Amino acid sequence: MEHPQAALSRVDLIFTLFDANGSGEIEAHDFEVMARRVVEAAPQSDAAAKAAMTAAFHRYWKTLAEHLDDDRNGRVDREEYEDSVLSPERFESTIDEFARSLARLGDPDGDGLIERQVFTALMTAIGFEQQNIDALFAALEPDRDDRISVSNWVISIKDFYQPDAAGIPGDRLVPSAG
Ligand SMILES: [Ca+2]
Ligand SMILES: [Ca+2]
Ligand SMILES: [Ca+2]
Repeated sequence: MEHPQAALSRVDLIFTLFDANGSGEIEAHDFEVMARRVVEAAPQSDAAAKAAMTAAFHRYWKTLAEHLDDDRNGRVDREEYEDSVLSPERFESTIDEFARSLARLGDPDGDGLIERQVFTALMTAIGFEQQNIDALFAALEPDRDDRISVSNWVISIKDFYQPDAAGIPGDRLVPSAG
C-alpha cells in the first residue's frame, strides 16, 4: 500500500513529538511528560477537563504499546511506530478521545470557539513550532475575532493521524511542507 509522502512526513513529526523526553523511542514516560505540559498550558480549564486529557494521553500510550511494541520491551522505536500507518483503524477511537479532550481543554468556556492564544499555548505544549502553529490556525479559518471552531480543530486533529489524508490543514504542521 502506497502512502502519500505527506503522511510519512506526519509520521516522522508525530514520532518526534511523542518522544517528549528525547530518548529516541516512545515510552510511557513521554506521555506523562506531554500530559503534564499540556494540562499546565490550560490554566483556565477545570479539573475534570484536565483529568480527561491526562486519561486520553494515558490511553494513547496504552494503545500504541499494545499494537506497536512488537518486541514487548516497553518502548516503541521508529521502525515499530511506522506500522501505525498500516492500520489506522486500530487507533481511531483512541485518537477521537484524544482530539475531543484536547479541544475541550481549548474551550474552557464551552462556547465552541478557541482563541488564538489558547490554541497556541496548547500546541506549543505538545511540541509544535510557532510558525507551524500560526499556519494551521490560519488554515482553520479563524473568525473576525481571531477564533477557530472546536469542531474544525477536532476534524483537523483526526485527519492529521489519517495516513491516507492528503492536502489537509494539518500538513501545515510539518516543517518541510512550509
Ligand atoms: Ca522517549
Ligand atoms: Ca519495542
Ligand atoms: Ca471558547
